[in-house]
Amino acid sequence: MSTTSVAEQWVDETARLTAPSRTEWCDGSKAEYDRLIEAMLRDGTLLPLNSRTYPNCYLHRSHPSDVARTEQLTFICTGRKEDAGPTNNWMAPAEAKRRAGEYLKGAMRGRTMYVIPYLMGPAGSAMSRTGIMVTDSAYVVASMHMMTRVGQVALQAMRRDDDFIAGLHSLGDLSPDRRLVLHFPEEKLIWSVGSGYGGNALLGKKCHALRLGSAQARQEGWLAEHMLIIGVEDPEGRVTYLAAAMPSASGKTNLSMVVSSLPGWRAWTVGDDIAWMHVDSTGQLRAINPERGFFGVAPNTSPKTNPNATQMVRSNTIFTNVALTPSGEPWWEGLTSEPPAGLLDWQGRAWTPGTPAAHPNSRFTVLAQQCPSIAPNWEDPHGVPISGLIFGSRRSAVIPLVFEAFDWTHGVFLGSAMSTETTAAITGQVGVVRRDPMAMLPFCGYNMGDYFAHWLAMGSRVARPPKIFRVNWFRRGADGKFLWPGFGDNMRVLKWMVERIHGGAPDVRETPIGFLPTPSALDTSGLDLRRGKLDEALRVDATEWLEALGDLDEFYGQFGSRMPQPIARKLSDTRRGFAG
Ligand code: GTP
Ligand code: SPV
Ligand code: MN
Repeated sequence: MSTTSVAEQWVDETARLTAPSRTEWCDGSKAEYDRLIEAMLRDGTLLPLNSRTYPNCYLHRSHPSDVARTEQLTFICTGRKEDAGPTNNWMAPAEAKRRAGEYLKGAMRGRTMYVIPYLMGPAGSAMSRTGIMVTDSAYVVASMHMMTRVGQVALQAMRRDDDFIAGLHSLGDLSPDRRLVLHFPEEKLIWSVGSGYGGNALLGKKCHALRLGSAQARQEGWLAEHMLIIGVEDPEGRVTYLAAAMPSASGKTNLSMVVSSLPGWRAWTVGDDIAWMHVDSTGQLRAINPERGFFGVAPNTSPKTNPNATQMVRSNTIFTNVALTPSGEPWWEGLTSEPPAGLLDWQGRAWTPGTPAAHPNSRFTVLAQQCPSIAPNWEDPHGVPISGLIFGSRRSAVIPLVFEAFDWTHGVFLGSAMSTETTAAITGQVGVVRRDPMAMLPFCGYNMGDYFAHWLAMGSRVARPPKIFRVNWFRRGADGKFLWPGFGDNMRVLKWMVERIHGGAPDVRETPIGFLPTPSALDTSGLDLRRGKLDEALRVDATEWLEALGDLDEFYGQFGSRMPQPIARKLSDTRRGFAG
């Protein structure tokens, strides 16, 4: 395989540090994938699943202390601390390399170092970007095969010898005490050691496409966001494209492939986790999905909640940390109402009721093309035109089901003020409310004050700024139950958005936080929902809101002079709206 000298040099340098017994360049072929799978079946990294009901599907069990992203061990390593900003962990580049260098020195001894040239984005797209990562994990290579475009296609997309993000990954000893996920935006470099799981290890995803991607996007004038991309087709056959930011394990995969409960309406999946968005020469915002597959949350994926995903993972899928039935099928909480007898839990032990059978952050890895609702144009090099943006989060209280920002700046304010309850996608406590602006708190590779400013600036570059909406599927009633049925019924909310985008649904209720649908504006036909529940889901309470906005001055204050004033002004406008 032909490579460029800059890449070869970096690979040689890496091999000198990590001392693998051999180096293997990956070509991304099916034969290569099959060889990796066979080797992993032999050494126990993968277990075969039922080849009749789940053909070409495998189970991987990760180390029990390596089951989710570890944000406390994730760093942005810029020369100046203030360029990483107050919401990121920061380490000086030299110190970062010294520390991780100790863990990486000789870390690949006796192992193969795989070199993976990968492309983020469709072949032939000016928006796509190349990375070259090395890893000593065959599971990571197989996963990269599905999540990115590997091989010649990536090398061909390089516009210069050094036009790639370099990523060094080693499992190390998998100990959280010797784990670091380091980003060097000024060197287009990633170092990750000590984890083989998800976003810590599949470097194309969060490390490249979001953290380094966002820093690059700011410099080059585009957006790298933690967003799904969906096309909503109405009964007239018109497709309206939306992108939606939601925190980890908060509904992006579900919404991206939603099966509509409204007749005549359907969704086309373009992406489920990351959107790269550019303004084209006509001033239209366009999005590509930089990924090639889905690394989706398994628990609660069922024929009821997500029929497309359930069907999609019936073949050619690698499951990680799910439970195993006696007939060799994967299982997770919510797949069926009753757990099958004789389950082995995610660690391979006889399952004890009352404990998780599948790990709450267990996942499936599968090619996007297997999704029954994949959009026919999902790999269009020009991307899809975006007419609406959604910010969604997981909040039991206060935040209504849906509302619409007054304008772009107000929408950026709503995104910046987003808070959410934490999930099992990150290690640490679940259900803690934290600020998670634009669902990018863990993924913004630079100072978040500058990120807000970049968002405002993008608004003045688009000819017709997309409408911005805020959603919350997770509000609960006094009985502790979700007020809104969610899943397929979320299409009812999307329908309202599409109508608003095209100038319909004029009956809105104006409140200090934005426009809400009147309860009759939401299509609830065929929905068995008590009117009181919908009213409660759409309720805007001044006292609750004033309290919820209480800590925002402090949050914004941390960014000092980098905090854009127009956003701070929207906060005072909102307060004034509720007070008066
Ligand atoms: P990452 O891949 O971690 O970035 O997350 P994601 O946003 O793609 O998460 P995903 O769609 O897989 O969300 C998973 C969780 O959200 C599961 O527990 C789902 O049951 C829950 N969920 C998704 N949509 C809804 C909904 O409309 N209502 C409710 N109540 N729960 C939902
Ligand atoms: C997330 O945590 O937002 C994910 C899963 O999409 S991971 O790839 O592990 O980051
Ligand atoms: Mn994600």
